[in-house]
Amino acid sequence: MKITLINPPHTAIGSRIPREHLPPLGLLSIGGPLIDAGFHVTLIDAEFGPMSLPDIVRHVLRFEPDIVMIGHSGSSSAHPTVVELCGLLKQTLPRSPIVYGGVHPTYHWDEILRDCADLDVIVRGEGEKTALELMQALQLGTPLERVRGLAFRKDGEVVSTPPAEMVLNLDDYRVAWELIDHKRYSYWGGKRAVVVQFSRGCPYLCSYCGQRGFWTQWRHRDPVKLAREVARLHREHGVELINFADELPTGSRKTWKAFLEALIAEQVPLLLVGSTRASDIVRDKDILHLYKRAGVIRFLLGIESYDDATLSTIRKGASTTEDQLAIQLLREHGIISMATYVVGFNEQSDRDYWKSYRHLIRYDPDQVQLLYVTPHRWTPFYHTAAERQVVQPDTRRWDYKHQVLSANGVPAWRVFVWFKCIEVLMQARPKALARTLFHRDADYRHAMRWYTRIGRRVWFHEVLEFIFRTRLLKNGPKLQSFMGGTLATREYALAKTRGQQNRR
Ligand code: B12
Ligand code: SF4
Repeated sequence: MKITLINPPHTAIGSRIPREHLPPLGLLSIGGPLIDAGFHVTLIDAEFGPMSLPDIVRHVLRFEPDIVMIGHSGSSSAHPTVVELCGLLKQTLPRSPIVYGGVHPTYHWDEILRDCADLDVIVRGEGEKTALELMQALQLGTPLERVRGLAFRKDGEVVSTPPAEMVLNLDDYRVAWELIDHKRYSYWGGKRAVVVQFSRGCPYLCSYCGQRGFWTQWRHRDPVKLAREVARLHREHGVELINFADELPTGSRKTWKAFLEALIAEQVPLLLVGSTRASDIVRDKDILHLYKRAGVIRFLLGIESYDDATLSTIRKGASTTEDQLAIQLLREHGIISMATYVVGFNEQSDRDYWKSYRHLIRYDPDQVQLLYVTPHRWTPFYHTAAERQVVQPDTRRWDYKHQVLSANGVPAWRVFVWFKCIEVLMQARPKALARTLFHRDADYRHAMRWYTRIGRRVWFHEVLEFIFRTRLLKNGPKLQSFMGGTLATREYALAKTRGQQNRR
């Protein structure tokens, strides 16, 4: 049976670094088990170009697939594009079922199947095992009801099967690296790059987080096997940079340390970038030299707010002192810190934006990324924002880089001015410029210059887009009437297993 995987183009500028793309790990992850089971799998990565939708259809036709599978990691904001693409595909290939997976369809499956007749099956939750079982069922003609983690139409009704069991041993399935030409993928200013996952999930309870429930429980790969795999990617394919997809790669000090040591032993000059929690950096202060020796060049830390009360409301489980200490510790070890800061939880006046700026200055991270709060229906935060007004009705822009909810007391244009000014003031302050130009470590300077270059491009694009192409609603609908009711009862996408693994 022939299967074509499609990574549709994403419309967010923030995701499109000029001439740089990362491989679509989600699709490669489902590709591995399918190939190993004997299916003939091809991949169309339409982010290159980006390809137009008719162009994608022309490419698909060349493969004459029996099944088409679509998914995008920027899932919610890519969804309108997926729907449009499915319409064109169905007209051309009416007999090939279209399967859709990823974060957004996992939660919105019933509405999607109701509204989009061109889509046939949705895979809910992680895809390796479920997609394989689905393909085997389609091949043998066995009832889809026997496969857990699906949603589809039966006799005109949308039905779902029980949540899939999670993949407890992540090493049971392999990533189909053979589906990509590594030469085409780069990041970090032209460095050949891949996305990998050491662990899935996160045990923390941040109320706005759309990822924790998706993976349902924190688990990790064998540290030595992963080190061997990334070293092989370097030796055989010239990969220079590893971007961790993990929510919390450092979740267990013991296993993360084992990974760092195994990678150091491989003696490969890889650069590693990822996200983690400030508390894990503080916990690991005595082994941060291992981070550096293994190649860690940047960690992104979610700072989110200056205000301890807000941090407590959103259940961040962090303290501002710990955040600040983590940034200092990273700096002492020559590791870049990137702080993400979320605008829109609870600012009431211009003074709050000023305090946010002052707070970031005090933290002194090397890089900042400001984001707008973006409510996902399956998170506990959604319910608390249900009565807020929507200012941005185009869900392709619900990508954390556009304001979607009205702010209390401050009009959208002023929120935008604050947002853009904080970004530029943080990145162009003398300390940041000095680090960009004169830091003793060439990798550090390269990373800072690269970030400044992208920042310039994205910053001007966003300013022009806001002035000339953005029409925000003055009196928009309430979030709940625009998007629908809460889906918090579905927050955990996979069936839970007995007790969570110990973290430390
Ligand atoms: C690395 C990353 C990036 C990279 C690279 C993206 C790439 N090429 O893969 C960069 C920095 C470019 C990026 C950009 C963006 N990202 Co991003 N990114 C991630 C991150 C950290 C890892 C993605 C990943 O590889 N995950 C691991 C794989 C294995 O998981 P997966 O893709 O979900 O796939 C599994 C299942 O979902 C399912 N599945 C997925 N697709 C399909 C398809 C089928 C047919 C089937 C059956 C199953 C299936 O099976 C897979 C295996 O289990 C995630 C957070 C996360 N941990 O996932 C955020 C995340 C995906 N990003 C997000 C966002 C919003 C964006 C941006 C819009 C931000 C912006 N404004 O620019 C852009 C979007 C553009 C883009 N190109 O993706 C959000 C999406 C939220 C949502 N609900 O939609 C996430 C979840 C972060 C978050 N905290 O919310 N991102
Ligand atoms: S720490 Fe990060 S991944 Fe974990 S729940 Fe909070 S926001 Fe989500």
